[in-house]
Amino acid sequence: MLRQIIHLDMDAFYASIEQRDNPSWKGQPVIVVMGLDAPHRHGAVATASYEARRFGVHSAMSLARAKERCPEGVFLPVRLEYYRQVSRQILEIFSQYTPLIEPVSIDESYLDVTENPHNAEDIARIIKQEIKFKLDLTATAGVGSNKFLAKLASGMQKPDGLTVVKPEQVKDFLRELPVEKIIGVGPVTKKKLHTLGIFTVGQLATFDRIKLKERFGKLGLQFHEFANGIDLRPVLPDRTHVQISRETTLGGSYKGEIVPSLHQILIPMAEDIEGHLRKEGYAARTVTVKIRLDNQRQMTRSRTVIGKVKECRELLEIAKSLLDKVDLKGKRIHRIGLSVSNLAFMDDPYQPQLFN
Ligand code: TTP
Ligand code: MG
Repeated sequence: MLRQIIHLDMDAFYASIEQRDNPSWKGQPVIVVMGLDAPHRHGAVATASYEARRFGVHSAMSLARAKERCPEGVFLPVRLEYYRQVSRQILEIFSQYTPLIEPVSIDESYLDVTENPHNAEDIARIIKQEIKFKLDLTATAGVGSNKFLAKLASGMQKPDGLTVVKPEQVKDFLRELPVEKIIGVGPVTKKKLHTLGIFTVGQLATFDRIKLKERFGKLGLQFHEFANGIDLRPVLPDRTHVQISRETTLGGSYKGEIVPSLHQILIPMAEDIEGHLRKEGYAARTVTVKIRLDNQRQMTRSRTVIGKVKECRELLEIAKSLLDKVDLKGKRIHRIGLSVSNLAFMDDPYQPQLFN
């Protein structure tokens, strides 16, 4: 089935937030700088408002150069934690339209809205309006049948744009684009493609696949697919904030002396969680045991592991060791819960995390 993918990217994200919060900066060249607060360090431009871009200021430029180009600019320090909060508010808006949201950076996400009965263009327009209305910020959206097309589309009309690539338009849309628009084609590959006489995506699309494979290996085949508007990569929702939990009520009649039987109670919960994880292809990094006492007091113990937990046995082992750390003698237990969080795909490579 044809998918409906939206790519959304906020316009001049950090700078727009600063302008929103300080209306006197609206219409001004605002330049947000990393390292502005630390004079001994060399500052670098994180982003510039569209007004400042007209002076030739852009991300990653040195502060000194930006000051040369735009001496009248409003130079501000990065407030990353605050921008992250705004980013979460944006994700919350998205979540009203689909659970399949893949954030790729602080201001950029893919949404798979195939299952939403409305058409993707309408959804993109409504999301843009909602971001404007609720957060007073603008976003640019691209709509297409896959991630590659949606992202290309969103790059077409910035800021505050909305570009839709319909299936029947894909060929024309791609034909004249420079070949470096293909994912994975950097400066070196671009040069190699040029020597083969391939300058546009259209030329790449009709180039002999076998020759591409000989020259670039598997990647060559991938380039050819992108050039023909094919991209099977799924939108992978970020599950790091999701929790899978099971709880059971013990009715207050349960006395904590019998911790071994508490272990027994955890078994079906752990089995259930294991099944859920397996079905979705996830593993967890954090295991939590929660105990609510009769007097409404709650005790929570968590452990984050290096590597991942996906099997009932491992889950139980950690849960037991967490239970052993709580003093339940003489206490009446009302409810007990087991949960996992910090989810990652089972076959993801290990990524360093914070441990507690
Ligand atoms: P971008 O989406 O690349 O840039 P932008 O949102 O500022 O502008 P555009 O309208 O072109 O999308 O990046 C999002 C934020 O990430 C940006 O506001 C600041 C930060 N950022 C950096 O800190 N350093 C960088 O080099 C880049 C590219 C971005
Ligand atoms: Mg952006």
